[in-house]
Amino acid sequence: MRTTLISLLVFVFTACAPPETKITRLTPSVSVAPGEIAFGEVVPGHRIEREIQVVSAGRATLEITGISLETDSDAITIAFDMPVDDDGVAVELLALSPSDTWPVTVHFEPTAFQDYSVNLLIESNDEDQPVLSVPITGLGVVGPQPDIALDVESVDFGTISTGETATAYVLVNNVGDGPLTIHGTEQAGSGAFAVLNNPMGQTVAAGGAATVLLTYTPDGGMTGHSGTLTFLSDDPDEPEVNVTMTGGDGGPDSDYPTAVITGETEVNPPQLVMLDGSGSRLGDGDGDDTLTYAWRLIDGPSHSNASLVSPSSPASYIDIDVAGSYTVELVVRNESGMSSAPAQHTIRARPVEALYIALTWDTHDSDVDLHVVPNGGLWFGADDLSYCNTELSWSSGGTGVHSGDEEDGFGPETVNITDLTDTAYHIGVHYFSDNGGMTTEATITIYMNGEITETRSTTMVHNYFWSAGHIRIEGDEALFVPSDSPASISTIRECEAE
Ligand SMILES: [Ca+2]
Ligand SMILES: [Ca+2]
Repeated sequence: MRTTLISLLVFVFTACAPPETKITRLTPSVSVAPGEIAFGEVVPGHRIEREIQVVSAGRATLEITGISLETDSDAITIAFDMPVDDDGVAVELLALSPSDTWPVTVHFEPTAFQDYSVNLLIESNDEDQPVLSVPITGLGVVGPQPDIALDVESVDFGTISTGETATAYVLVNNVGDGPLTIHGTEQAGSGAFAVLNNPMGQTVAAGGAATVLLTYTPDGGMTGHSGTLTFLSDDPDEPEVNVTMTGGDGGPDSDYPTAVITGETEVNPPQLVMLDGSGSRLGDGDGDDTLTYAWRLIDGPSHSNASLVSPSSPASYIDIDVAGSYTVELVVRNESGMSSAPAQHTIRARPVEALYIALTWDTHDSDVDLHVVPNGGLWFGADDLSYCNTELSWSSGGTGVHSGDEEDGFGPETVNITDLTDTAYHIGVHYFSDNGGMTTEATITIYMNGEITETRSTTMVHNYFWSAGHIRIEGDEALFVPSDSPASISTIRECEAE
């Protein structure tokens, strides 16, 4: 009935005089920024990321029912999932109020030297364009590329007497025109073979080579051994290449014990991390033998004091003390002395706290202290986060935890601060006791939201205090402002009583 009345009114107005005002219906409208993505020229194997913002550009709620690529592409991909409701179920439509936006991340990782083109489709309740199409293009081009080439496919150590060691080498050539990064090695088969100089993290210039030394020490009273060494690198088409190793008559194929490590790979330092080797296995024919365990830390950040707590147990703790990457190796042996190839496990210690500060120093017989105070606080006062107060919730905001006093080399002493507030945190370093270390070089490293943002060093002597600078916090931003005054003598040696 109402419709009829409105029609009638409109009719009446139209009949009398043209209406001065237009009645606008509130409609949803979809838009994107930018309107297209052209990745341009990218070398195969590299990955580029861009973001598209889907914009609710109308005056009514925009309901998005799907965001997808028109055709599958092995080079262009999107990172988008419908958000989930309180029960964890993906919603069927994504509602955006007028002028709201929603990001969609697009990746381009060409695999070949060719043009790529695909449309991103956004389905919504926009009546004018229920499916909005956004063109995405990119081009795979020739660029500097690493190319790994081992000089041999196999190494035969020949027959060696028990108790002796033979040495051989493998050349890891880079025959490409871009730098090659060797991520590490993996070993399988017998543990009679060892890598003497692990090339983990090494970069080989274009046209260059890395020399990797291998040893063979017959074990387990066997007449021969065999194993495989795999090199892991950033070669785009050969991320893994193998060399086989044999000694004596080659030995059995599969009877070696196998070392297996399980444990966390990402931790927040400082943290005690348990590594479990109890999943290691005996060789096929070893019956009821028991295994012995040998853990070893083979790589860690400089100045870390991390060590394995029980290096001959099935499981061992490692005390991760400072941010960085740690690699641990485990070798297991059966009762006849036959050893496994070493298993490796890498732990990345990455501070998740908003602000993380680490102090290290380079002499082992010096006691250096890390102090942090917010604006308005005093060194050695009640607001000084240091060995004096290792946990503080400042009245000005922010909560800080100090890892505690290290009284000899090389640190670290660390500070984690969460619930940051807009203030400045001042960093002080005090050379408290010289137990023979004399001059030491103190280094502070600052991480903001898990990423390293600043490293500063200075030379200090006993009783000197270094005001290293302050970190100014403004919202999500942190700015380190170094101090221009050098370390100077300080007579204060005691914390103020609370
Ligand atoms: Ca290659
Ligand atoms: Ca100390």
